[in-house]
Amino acid sequence: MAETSNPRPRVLYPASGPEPPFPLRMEGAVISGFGRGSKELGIPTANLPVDAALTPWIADARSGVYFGWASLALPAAHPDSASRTTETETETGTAGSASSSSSSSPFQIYPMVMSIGYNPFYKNSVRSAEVHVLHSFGADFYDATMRLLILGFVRDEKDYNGLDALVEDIRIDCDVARQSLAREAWTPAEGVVGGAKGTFDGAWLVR
Ligand code: ADP
Ligand code: RBF
Ligand code: MG
Repeated sequence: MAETSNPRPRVLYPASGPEPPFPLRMEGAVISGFGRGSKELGIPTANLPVDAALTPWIADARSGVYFGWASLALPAAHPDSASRTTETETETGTAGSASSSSSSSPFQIYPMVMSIGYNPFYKNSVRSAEVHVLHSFGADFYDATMRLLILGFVRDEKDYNGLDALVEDIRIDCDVARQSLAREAWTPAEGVVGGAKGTFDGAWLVR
């Protein structure tokens, strides 16, 4: 399966920032997915309920791969929770809510890549939304509230001849997300875990 000279571009859209209909918002509690061992492949995906009552745009959304920012409110006991990463900000009495990004929000922001659709490789009959967060977590976070600001479309869903080809394409999707999001006008001003601040308005993610 080798590294064919894959012609896919690694940066999508103009540097000036997201364009309509983006950003699209989605929010929900992380649920169990299909249990297919995505984690063993190195690509765990946090599944969110697909519910048009909560996420009106989703019924009409094109199936495929998208990228953007995810925020997570992790419980205090989680190794990556905001209250653990920065307990050094002692100004106020908001115990356990200091984050590396200065706000008093329990939400922390991470880059993400996601799939919305039927996973043609597995021929699902129900539409799923699954988010691969581009961060290495110390523990799972089922039930945590996740918010998404989806900033762009990457590609249509595809069927593949084998799992290796699917995984290779997902790795490129991750690369595309990282590089496209790294630009200033695409990066939240609110701060990102382990990253620089940009000029994009990500206030909804941490409110
Ligand atoms: P499931 O079939 O239940 O979705 P997965 O193998 O896709 O199982 O694993 C998903 C779970 O892994 C998520 O719900 C989350 O709790 C955990 N997880 C750990 N690291 C990540 C990550 N970087 N991105 C997404 N989920 C992660
Ligand atoms: N499944 C598909 O059948 N076709 C795809 O093109 C596809 N693209 C994906 C892209 C990303 C970024 C992610 C996170 C998942 C994608 N999936 C796709 C879903 C994949 O089959 C699912 O996560 C499996 O659980 C991986 O083993
Ligand atoms: Mg999953």
